[in-house]
Amino acid sequence: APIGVFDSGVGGLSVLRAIRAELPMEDLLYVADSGYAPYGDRDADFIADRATTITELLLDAGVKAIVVACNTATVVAIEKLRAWCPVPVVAMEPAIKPAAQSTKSGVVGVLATSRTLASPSVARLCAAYGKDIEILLQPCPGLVEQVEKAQLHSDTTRELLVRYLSPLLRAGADTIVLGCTHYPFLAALIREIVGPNVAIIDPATAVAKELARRLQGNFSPVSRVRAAEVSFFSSTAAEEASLIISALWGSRVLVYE
Ligand code: DGN
Repeated sequence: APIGVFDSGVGGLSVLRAIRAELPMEDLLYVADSGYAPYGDRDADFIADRATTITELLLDAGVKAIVVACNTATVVAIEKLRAWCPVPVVAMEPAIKPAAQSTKSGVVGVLATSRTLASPSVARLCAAYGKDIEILLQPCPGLVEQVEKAQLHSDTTRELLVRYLSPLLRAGADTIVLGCTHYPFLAALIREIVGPNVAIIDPATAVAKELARRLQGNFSPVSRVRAAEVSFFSSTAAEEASLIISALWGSRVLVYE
């Protein structure tokens, strides 16, 4: 059975990439809810409804586990989803804990959507790991939209990043947490802006490892001839979605509506 992965849009592809590396024999179904992105401006009920609809779609397709590859959907909808979903649900968590444990300057910056940063989950993480250090929460309106357009190097994207990163650098941050799954696609640009001495932390690999644990040995057989498949579904016009997903995934893909 395949593993289902979804996001408000194409950001979750950064998580899909890590899952592919960790579990190369597994078939993967990816749903990009780009027709409704960004989730950041939607109310909680709307996001929870989308998460339910997509989860039902993935369950109909026979998935054995679901990965909510979106921090915003995780903080809003994860408890509801776990309450009824019959297969393991793995979700995102901004990498505040590893950042707090590895910072030397004692200042950590967290980039995420406004909704994620305002959530009780982030407040809990800050309370748990922010006692001896400073954790600066930086909302990044506009960045998700840039990645949704595959604008990974444009002037507008750079200007937004400079605006969001400058206060963190001025405050002495030596560790930047990517708390939204869209942002790893901007890692090259972020690296250019912050220089070589700031650590950039993406939780995708940790999430993929957590998924492997949650599967509890329920892996697809290794001894088979056919290669594992990755299929893409999108809630926007398939042609447009196909171009964007192809650009970000690195190879040509077909997208199903
Ligand atoms: N990729 C989503 C996240 O990790 O929060 C972006 C959410 C959105 O659409 N604003």
